[in-house]
Amino acid sequence: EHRPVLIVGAGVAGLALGNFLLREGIPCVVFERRGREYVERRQRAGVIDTRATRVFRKRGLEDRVVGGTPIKPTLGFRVDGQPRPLTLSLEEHGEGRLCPQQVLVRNLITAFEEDGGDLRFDTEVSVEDIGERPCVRLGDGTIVEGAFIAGCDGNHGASRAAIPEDRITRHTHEYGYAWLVVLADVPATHQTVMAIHRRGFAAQFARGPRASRFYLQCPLEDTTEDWPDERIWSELETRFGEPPATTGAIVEKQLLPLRGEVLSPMSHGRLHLLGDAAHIIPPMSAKGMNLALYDANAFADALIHYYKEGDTGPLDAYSDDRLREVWNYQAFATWFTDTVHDAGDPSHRGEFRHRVARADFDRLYNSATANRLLSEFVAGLT
Ligand code: RFL
Repeated sequence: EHRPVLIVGAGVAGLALGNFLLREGIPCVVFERRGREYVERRQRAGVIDTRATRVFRKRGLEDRVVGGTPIKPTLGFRVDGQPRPLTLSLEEHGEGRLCPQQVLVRNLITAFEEDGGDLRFDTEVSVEDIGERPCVRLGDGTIVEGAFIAGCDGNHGASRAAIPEDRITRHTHEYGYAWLVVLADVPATHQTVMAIHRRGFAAQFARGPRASRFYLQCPLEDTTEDWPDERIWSELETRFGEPPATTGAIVEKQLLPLRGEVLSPMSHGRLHLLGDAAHIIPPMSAKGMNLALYDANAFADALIHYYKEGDTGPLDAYSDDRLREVWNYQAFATWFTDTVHDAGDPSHRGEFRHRVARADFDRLYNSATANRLLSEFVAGLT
């Protein structure tokens, strides 16, 4: 087939897929509704896990796209204001990278363009047909036909809307609280600080050499007006049990209600969904960006097989295979998110749940088996 694979969205999923296909000589076009500058500056995730790093290595892209620093094996937990670092037992853990999402995105854009890829910014598309002759429509009405459509357009994208409502199920889970997400010009002294505290969870994650993301668990009803800068710094001090090593200008605040979502199936006709277009996983798991990369890897493999062998088997199995894994990581994310929140604040789900969560948390220090399982999930190897 000479028609290109149409990739909707230049986030990590769409850009990774585009690069993987280009290297195999499979024609593709990436459409992105935002401008280049916006996409290259969008700050979000910060961890590329071991498995995702290996995906880039296998495809000969590691040196060009994976930036950042190696992940240290210790999670900097603080419990009731006291340090209680947790060392992960799996050695492979160190292959992962602490790499801000926008650095990965920028590198993926550069690699794609250097290799001659067709990437169109400021081009919002709607998905017109997902049957035997799939196509998208550009803003000026032009129709572009392709061989397949990869819906990589995130949680509010257009491609999932092209699937008839009675053919897709949206499974959702609300955690019942939000995170205040704060980006500040503060160099992090540790890769992670995560506070389990009666007033709620709090965290600091390094985002490059000069910036940190801070997270504060808060009620769903809160707005950013409830959180002036002074309150953020004093609440972090209370929950950490010490002031953050340095403070600095707060450049962004947003509220993120913690939720999980899975669309099933992830394929319909010649449309296949990847990344946030198909699933949302809470940030405590640090798996959102990584699942998007695993999806891109699996979908690229299925397409490569199809173009080489003419066999649609792996494409037909894409949805079932991915969903098995997505649910496995949702299970991890639910457990980890519940544990660190319930182990702190008993008011949310009661004293009984609180004590169960403490037992779950303590086991990570007392049982090599429990530690090993967490380590495998963190590395993306289970
Ligand atoms: P993206 O990155 O949202 O990219 C989708 C792209 O599609 C474009 N688009 C369209 N383009 C053309 N036509 C249309 N009709 C279009 N509609 C949309 C959009 O402009 C956009 O460029 O989805 P993708 O590629 O699936 O990647 C998913 C990840 O971005 C996401 O899972 C992570 O950022 C989630 N996440 C985190 N993940 C981690 O692994 N670790 C973390 O620590 C972490 N922290 C976070 C996060 C997400 C956050 N959000 C969403 C606010 C922290 C935050 C604050």
